[in-house]
Amino acid sequence: VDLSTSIGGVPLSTCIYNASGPRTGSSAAMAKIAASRSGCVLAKSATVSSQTGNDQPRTWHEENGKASLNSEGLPNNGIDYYIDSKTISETLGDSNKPYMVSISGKTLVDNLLMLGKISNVMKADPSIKIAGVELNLACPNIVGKPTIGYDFDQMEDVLKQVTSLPCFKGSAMFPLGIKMPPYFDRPHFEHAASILNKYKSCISYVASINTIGNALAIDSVAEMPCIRAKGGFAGLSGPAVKYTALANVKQMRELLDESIDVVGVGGVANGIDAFEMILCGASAVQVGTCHWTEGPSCFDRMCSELEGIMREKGYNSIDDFRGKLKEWS
Ligand code: RRO
Repeated sequence: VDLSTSIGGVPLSTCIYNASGPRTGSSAAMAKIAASRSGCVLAKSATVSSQTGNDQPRTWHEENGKASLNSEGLPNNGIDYYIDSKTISETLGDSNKPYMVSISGKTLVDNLLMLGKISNVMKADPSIKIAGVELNLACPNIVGKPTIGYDFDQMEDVLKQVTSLPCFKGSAMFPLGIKMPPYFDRPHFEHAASILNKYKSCISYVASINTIGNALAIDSVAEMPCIRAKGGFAGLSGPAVKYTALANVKQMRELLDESIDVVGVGGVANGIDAFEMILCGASAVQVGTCHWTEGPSCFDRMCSELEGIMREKGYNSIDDFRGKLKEWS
C-alpha cells in the first residue's frame, strides 16, 4: 500500500507528519523527525526574534493521557534560525523530505516581515530547501492577543496584506498553508471558509485545528490552576479534541475551494485516527500531542497502523478513501 500524498503540490512520502509545536524548536529535535517515517518536517512557529515563552509550569498532561494543556507562549529561536541553511541541513541530514516553516507573528507587520525574510533567503540561495510556509492564525496563548482566526475582520486583513506581498505575485515563491483555530458553529465555518476562498490563488492548504483555546485544568489538592500563565487558561490538545478536529476537517473540506488542500490535525494518536481524518477529506494528517508524549517513533507506528487498516480494507492509496465518508440514507 502507498501512503504518499501531496499538499499544495508538495509531494510527501507519507501522509502523516508532525504538527508545529512539540519537539520542533531545534534542528536536533527536528532531525529525529526527519529520520522517522514522518512525511515532512514542520518547524516550531517562529516570531521575528527568539523568545523564551511563558513562565513554568506551562504544560500539563492528564493522567489517563487523553488530554493535555499548553501555554508555551511561543518559545522559539526566531525566524532567522528556522530559515538558516545550517539549521535546515542539520534538520534534514541525508533525508530529502520537505522542510516547512511556521510563522506566528505578534503583529501583522511581523508576519509580513518574516515572509519577506523567507523570500529574500530563497532569492539569495535558490538551493535553500524551504518547501512551504504555514501561517499560524490560531495561537491561543499570547497574553493580550486574541486568536486571529476568531476575529474575521483581522483575519481578512492579514490574508489580504500577506497575499499582496511580491512573493505571491505571479506564481508564488512557496506554497502557503494557514493554521486555523477550531470552530464550533456552522456560520463560523462558513464565514472563515468564505474569507479563505477569497485568497485561494495564494492559499495552498488549510490545517485544522490548532488547540482548543482557553481551557482550564485545576489541581484540586493545591486548589490552583495547573498552569501559571494567563490565569491557567491554555490550549487543550490530545485525544479529547479529536472529535472537534474531525468536524472541522469535514466542514472545511466541504466549504473550501477544491484547489485548497485540507490537512487534519487534532488528537491523532493512531492509524485509525489518521484514517478517519482522511475519510473526512484530509490530504495529510499532522500529529502534535502524541509526538510530544511518545516521541518521533510515533510516526513509524502510525504509518504501519494505517498501512494495516488499508490492507485490511483493500485500499492501495489514500485517494481510494479520502473524503469518502459515507452518509446515512
Ligand atoms: O507556543 C504556544 O503557546 C502555542 C502556539 Br504558538 C500555538 O499555535 N498553539 C498552541 O497550543 N501553543
